Amino acid sequence: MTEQATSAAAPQAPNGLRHDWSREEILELFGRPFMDLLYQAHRVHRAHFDPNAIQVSSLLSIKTGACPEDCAYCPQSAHHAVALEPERLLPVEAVVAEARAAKARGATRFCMGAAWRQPRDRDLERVIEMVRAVKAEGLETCLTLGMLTRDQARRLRAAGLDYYNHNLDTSPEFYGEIIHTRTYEDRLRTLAYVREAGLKVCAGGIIGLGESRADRAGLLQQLANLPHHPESVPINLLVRVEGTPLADVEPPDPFELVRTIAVARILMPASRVRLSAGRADMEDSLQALCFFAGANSIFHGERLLTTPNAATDRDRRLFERLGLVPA
Ligand code: SAM
Ligand code: DTB
Ligand code: SF4
Repeated sequence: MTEQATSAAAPQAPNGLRHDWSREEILELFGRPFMDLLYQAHRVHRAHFDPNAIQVSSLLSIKTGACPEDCAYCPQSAHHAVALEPERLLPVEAVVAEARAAKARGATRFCMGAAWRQPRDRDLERVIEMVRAVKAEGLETCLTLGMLTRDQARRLRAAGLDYYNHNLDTSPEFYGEIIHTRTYEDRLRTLAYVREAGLKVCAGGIIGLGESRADRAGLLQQLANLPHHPESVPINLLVRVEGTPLADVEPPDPFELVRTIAVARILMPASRVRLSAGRADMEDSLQALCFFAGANSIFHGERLLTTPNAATDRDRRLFERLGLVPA
């Protein structure tokens, strides 16, 4: 590999982070020989993080199913015939009990997800109680509730919320194939409100929706060219659920997932990149490659929102075998 290839093209902003990536530059990274791409991503990773440390988050669905949105990948959409029992918003005590269990398993962040298009103000009251109670357990808090108004984002920040998750999911071009009930601009607006309110941003997307490499590049371009990089970038591998329109879509080449993580690491050097949904069906060796390429966060716990996650014992063994330390 030449030095020129290592030091990647364009000029750097004063803080070393760029927000002006072109699609061509990103596709050039994607197209590099695998070893060159991984080498470069890992160098960037080491320059910004301890490569042996991994951040551990835990997920809980606080309101499940019957969602009015039509996201083609999602088992919780009321538009799809999925065998899933809808559940109303959980009581605060039930959430706190789950948060305690997550902390005991080693989680440092507790992420609560609701199958809403957007929260109603009166639901937000109870969610705010949850945030306060989970924080009091000594955990970082994250919510994903759908679109927010500017005022709702401010109220969540005032309640002490740390992170808000809202994904762009895919490229602007491919988005219309997957979701028809809300626009890409809606999502960008929510992210802007979240940032403006002083919350930390968690935003990423999904691989394996049937998108092209150009779409994967387009997703990362959108994320990297936001005015501030998201602090946390979840890369989900589609969990194919029976009854959703994407149940039978062909899974991508696993190396394409590794490349996506490597490119995310190069574009957003200081962000946590989370190897998010999809680990339950991944070989340990593939996960290890993703960690080498720059992923340094996972969801730990037996469930994601509605689908199984990698078993906790298996994760513990994997960390031991790789010398990864939760941090
Ligand atoms: N309803 C809220 C929203 O969509 O903003 C919050 C919860 S929603 C389930 C959060 C994210 O989970 C989605 O944006 C999507 O990226 C991811 N997700 C949902 N179903 C998935 C699946 N089957 N496989 C992988 N990721 C999925
Ligand atoms: C994210 O990017 N992935 C998580 C979390 N943020 C909310 C959700 C994954 C959901 C996988 C399908 C399910 O379990 O319902
Ligand atoms: Fe609803 Fe979120 Fe699922 Fe879309 S991803 S259907 S908004 S729960």
